[in-house]
Amino acid sequence: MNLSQTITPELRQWIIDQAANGVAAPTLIDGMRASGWNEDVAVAAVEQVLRTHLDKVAQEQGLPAALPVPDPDIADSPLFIDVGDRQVEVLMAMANPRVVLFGNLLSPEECQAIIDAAGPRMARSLTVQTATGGQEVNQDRTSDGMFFQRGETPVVALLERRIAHLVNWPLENGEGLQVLHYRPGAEYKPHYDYFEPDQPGTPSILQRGGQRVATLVIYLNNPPKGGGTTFPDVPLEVGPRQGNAVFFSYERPHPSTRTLHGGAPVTEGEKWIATKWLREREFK
Ligand code: PD2
Ligand code: ZN
Repeated sequence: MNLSQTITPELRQWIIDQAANGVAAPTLIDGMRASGWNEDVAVAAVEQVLRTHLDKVAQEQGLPAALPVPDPDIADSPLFIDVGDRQVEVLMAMANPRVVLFGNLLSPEECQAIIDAAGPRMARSLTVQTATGGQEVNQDRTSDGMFFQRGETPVVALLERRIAHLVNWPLENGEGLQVLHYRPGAEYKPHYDYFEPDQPGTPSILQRGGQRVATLVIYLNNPPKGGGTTFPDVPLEVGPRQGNAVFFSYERPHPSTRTLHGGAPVTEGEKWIATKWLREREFK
C-alpha cells in the first residue's frame, strides 16, 4: 500500500483538524469508511498522519525525537503469545504508558536456577552517576545486584530468546540480565530507566547501543508483602508474582512517556527480580 500517494494534503489536514477538535481515532476511521475508504487503509492513514504530526509538534516543543520501540503482538487481544518453547500469558495491557503484564514467562524452577546462579555474585546495587557515566551507591536503591553476560547460563539464554520473541526485538539489543535482591525494607525509589539526554555522562553510555527503549522486570519469587512495581503517574502497581514480568516501553527519553516507576519497599520477606533493559541497537 503506497500511503503517501493516497493521503492528499487535504485529507492530511482534515485528519489533523478533526483530532485537534477532540475526535478520537476510531471515530475518524468510521467517517473515512462511511465515505468509501477501505478500513485497513483508513487505519494506516490516520496512524501515519497523526504520528507524523505529533512528532513534529513534539520536536517544536523541544522534546527528543521518537524512537522505534519493542512491542508485543497483542492488537487482536490474544490470551497467549507463543515464544517458541512456551505460551506466555497476556494478563494486562495499557496503551499510554505502554505497559503489558505477562504471566508464565518463567517456570518456578527456571526462576530458582537464576537466583542460584546469581546468589554468590550479589553486591550492593549501584546506579549510573549521570554526571560522569560512572557508577555510585545510592540511597534510592537499597538492593543487592549483579549482571549476567548475555547467554551466560542456559536459563539466561532461554529467557533472552523468549523475550526477543515476546516483544519482537533483536536479542543482541538487550543488555546483560540484571538480578536484584531486596531484603525487608529495601526499595528502588521512582525513576526513569532511559538515560537523561542532557547529562554529561550520557554520550559515552549511548555508544554501547543507543538509548534504552524498554524494560522488563521479571519476578523470580513471591514476596509475601510489599515489593510491587509502581508507576506513580498512572497510577498503577504490579504485584511481584513469581514467573510474571511487567514490560514497559518509552519512545523518547522524556517524562511525557509517563514511565516513572519504582520498586515499593518490601515489607515482609524478600524479593528477587531480574531486569532486562532493551536498547535501540546492538548492545556491545
Ligand atoms: O524491583 C522493581 O520492581 C523495579 C522497579 C523499578 C526494578 C527497576 N525499576 C529496575 O530494575 O529498573
Ligand atoms: Zn527501573
